[in-house]
Amino acid sequence: MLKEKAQVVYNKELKDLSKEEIYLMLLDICKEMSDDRKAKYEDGKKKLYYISAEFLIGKLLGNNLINLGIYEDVKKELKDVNISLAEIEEIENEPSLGNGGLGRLAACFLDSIATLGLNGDGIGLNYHLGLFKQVFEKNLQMETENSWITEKSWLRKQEETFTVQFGDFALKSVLYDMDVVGYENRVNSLHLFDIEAADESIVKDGIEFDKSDVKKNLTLFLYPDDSTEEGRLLRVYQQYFMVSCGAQLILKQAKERGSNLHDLYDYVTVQINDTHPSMVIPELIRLLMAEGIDIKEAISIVEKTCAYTNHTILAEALEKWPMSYLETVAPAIVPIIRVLDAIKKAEYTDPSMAIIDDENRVHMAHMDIHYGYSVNGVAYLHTEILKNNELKQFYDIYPEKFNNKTNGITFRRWLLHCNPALTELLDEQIGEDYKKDAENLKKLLEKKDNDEVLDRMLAIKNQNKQALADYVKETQGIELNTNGIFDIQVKRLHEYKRQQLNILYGIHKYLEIKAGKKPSTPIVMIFGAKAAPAYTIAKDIIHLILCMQELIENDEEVKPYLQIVMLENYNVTKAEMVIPACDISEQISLASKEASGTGNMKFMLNGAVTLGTEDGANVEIHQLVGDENIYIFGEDSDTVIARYERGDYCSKDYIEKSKVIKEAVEFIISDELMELGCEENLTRLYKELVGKDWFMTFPDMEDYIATKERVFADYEDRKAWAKKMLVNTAMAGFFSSDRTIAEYNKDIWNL
Ligand code: 26Q
Repeated sequence: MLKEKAQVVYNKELKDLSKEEIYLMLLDICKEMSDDRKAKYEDGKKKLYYISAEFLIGKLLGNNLINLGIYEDVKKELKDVNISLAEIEEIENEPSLGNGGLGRLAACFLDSIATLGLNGDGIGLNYHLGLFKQVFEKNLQMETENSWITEKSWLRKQEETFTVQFGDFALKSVLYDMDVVGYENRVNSLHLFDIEAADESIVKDGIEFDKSDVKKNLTLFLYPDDSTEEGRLLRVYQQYFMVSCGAQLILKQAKERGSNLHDLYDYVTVQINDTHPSMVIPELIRLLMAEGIDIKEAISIVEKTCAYTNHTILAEALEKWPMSYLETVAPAIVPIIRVLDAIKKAEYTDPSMAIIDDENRVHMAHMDIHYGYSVNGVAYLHTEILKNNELKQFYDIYPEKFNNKTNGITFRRWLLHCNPALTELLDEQIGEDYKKDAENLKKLLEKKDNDEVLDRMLAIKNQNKQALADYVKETQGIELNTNGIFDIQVKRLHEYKRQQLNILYGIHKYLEIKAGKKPSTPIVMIFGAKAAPAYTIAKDIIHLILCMQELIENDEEVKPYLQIVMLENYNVTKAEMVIPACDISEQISLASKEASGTGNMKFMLNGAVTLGTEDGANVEIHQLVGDENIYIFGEDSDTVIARYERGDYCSKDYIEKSKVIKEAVEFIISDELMELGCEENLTRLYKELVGKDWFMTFPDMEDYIATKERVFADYEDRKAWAKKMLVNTAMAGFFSSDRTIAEYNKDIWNL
C-alpha cells in the first residue's frame, strides 16, 4: 500500500523517502480512510457533545493506525525497507491541549465513544501553543512555548464560522476538526474553535505576553495564568468563546437533524466537563430565546439537555467568577444568570446553594447542579464525598441527579500502543477478545501459577525498563540503573498529590545509605511533573527533587543504591514510555483529595503494583486486586476530613515527635542542598512544611516509610512479585473507558 502511494505522491521509491515524507503520507492515508468510514456510519437522532476546555490527545499517528486496523501492515511494510515506524511516529509534534487528568480523560472518552459506535463529538479550543513546555535550568522549572501546529497536521479547517459578541467587541471563529477514529468502528469529530487573528508573535521571553490583547491572544495558551486579574479575565474570555461557538454549532446541527428546538433534548445531550464550560447553560438559553422561545420554556429545555461532571473537591478549583468579569466579557448572558439565580433563591434560602453569592460572584458548579439533569463524580469514593460532604445540601434536594461514573482509560493507547510486548503475550495466552471486552483480561488469572507466563511478564518488564533507560539516556543524558526497582510518580505537581512526601522518603533513604544501611536492590525513583507557572510551592518541590538528583548523581557512594531522576517536560508521549517500565506506582494523595486518578489505572494495566492511600480510584483497585496485590498506607478520608473540620492539624507536632521525619525535613535546608540550590526556594519550602503543611504530609510519613520497606522486601521474591503483576493486569479490565462510556450512555446520555 505504501509503495504505490510513494510513487503516486512523491514519484519515488518508498525506501528513498525521508521520514517527514513518510509521516505526511501516513497522515493522508489515515485521513482518506477515516473519510471512507465517516460515510459508512449513520448519524442517528440524538447526539452527544462532550464540551471541555482540555483534550489531552497526545500524538495521534500510532493510535489512528491501530484503530484503522493497519498498524501491523504499515509497520511491516516499512520494516521491509529498513524503516522503523517508531521513528516515523517521533516526527509528530505532541499537542498539549490539556493539563493532566481531566484533559486526558476527555481524550480517552472520545476514543471510547467512537469505539462503541456512539454519535458523540468533542468541543474545545485550538490553543496554538498549548500548555507550556517545561525545561530545567539550574534545578528550576522554566517555561517555554510548545508550538505544535505544523502546516499539515490532523487539523482540518472547516467552512463554518460563528460570531461571538463580547462586551465591547466581537470575534469571528474559525473551526478546525480532528477525526476521532474508533477502534474498528465509527469516526467522530473533535471540534476545536479558534480566532482568526491569533498572533503567536506577541509572545516574548518564555511564555510572557500581553494578557489584555484578547483579539490576538484568546487561543494562544491553555489557561495561561490566574494569578493576575488580566489572566483571570482572559480565562473567562476563552470559556465564553468556547461555549458560544459550541452552542451555536450544537443548535445548527440539531436543526439539520430535524429538531424544532422545542424538542432539543431529544436530539442533543451536552456533557459539561467540570465547570470550565458551564456558561454553555445560559448561552444555550440565550440562543433559544433569540429563536423566539420564551425564557421559561428555554430554561426547561436546557435543564433536560445538560449534564455536569465534577472532577475535584479542592476549593480553589471550584470556579466562582465575579459578576463584573461576566459583565465585561459576556454581558448578554448576565440577565439570564440573574433569572436563573432568582428562581432558585425563591425556592431555597440556604446561601450555600446560591448561584450568585453575597459577594456578587457566580458559582459555576451551583448553576450546573441546579440546571443540569445529572451530576456525577469520577470514582466511588469521590461521589460519596460529594453526596455526603461537599455537595450535601444539593444531594438533599436533588438525590436523583447524583450518580457515579468511575473513570477509565482507553486500552488502545495504554496497552496496545504503549506496550506491544505485553499485548502480544496476552494475545497468545488468552486470545484477543479482551480488546473488545476488557473484562476478558480476567482470563489471565488462570495463568497465575504458570511459571513460563510469570517469567515472560518479568522479562517484558525488564525490556520496557531498558527501553525507558535508553530514552532517558538519549534525552537527558542520565543513565538509569536497570537492575533497580523502578519506583515512579508521574502526574501534575500539586501539594495534595504529595510529591513532597515521596521526595522526603528519598532524603530519608539517602541519609540511611550515607549511614551505611544499603538496600539489597537499588532503588530508582522517577518523577515527572509540571507545576503551574504561578504555583510557587509546587515549583519549590521540583527544585528540591532536582537538587537531590544532582546531589546523588555526584555521590559515588550513594549512586549505586539510589537514584532520583526527574523527567523533563512530562507529557503523554513520555507517559507511554514510563508506564510500561514501572514496578511501583506511587498514588499517595492525601485521602479525600484525589477525585479518581487515572494514571493509577494505566500503571496497574501494565503490571505495576500500586503503593497508595485509600483515595480516589485506588479504593476500587484495592477491592479488585485484594490486600495481597496492593500496598495501602496512611489515614483514610474520614479521618482527614474530620481533621480539616477540627482545624487542629499542627505539622510541628509530628516533626518534633519523630526523629526520622525531623532529619528528613531539616535536610531541605542543609549545607549540602543549599550549595546546589537556591536558598530562597529551599527555605520557603521548609517553612511551608514546618509552619503550615496544608496537605498534611507528616501524619502518613512513618507509615509510608514502613510500607515502602515492605514493598522493597517483597520485590526480592521475584516469582511472588510476578504474580502480583499478573493479578494487576488481569483485574484492570474494569478500568477500560469503554466500560465507563457504556455507563454514561446507559444512565445519562441514552443515545
Ligand atoms: C480552575 C480555575 C482557574 C484556573 C484553572 C482551573 C482548573 C484547571 C484544571 C481546575 C482544574 C483543572 C484540572 C483538574 C483535573 O485534572 N482533575 C483531575 O481529573 C481527573 C479526571 O477525572 C481525576 O482522575 C483526578 O483525580 C483529578 O484531579
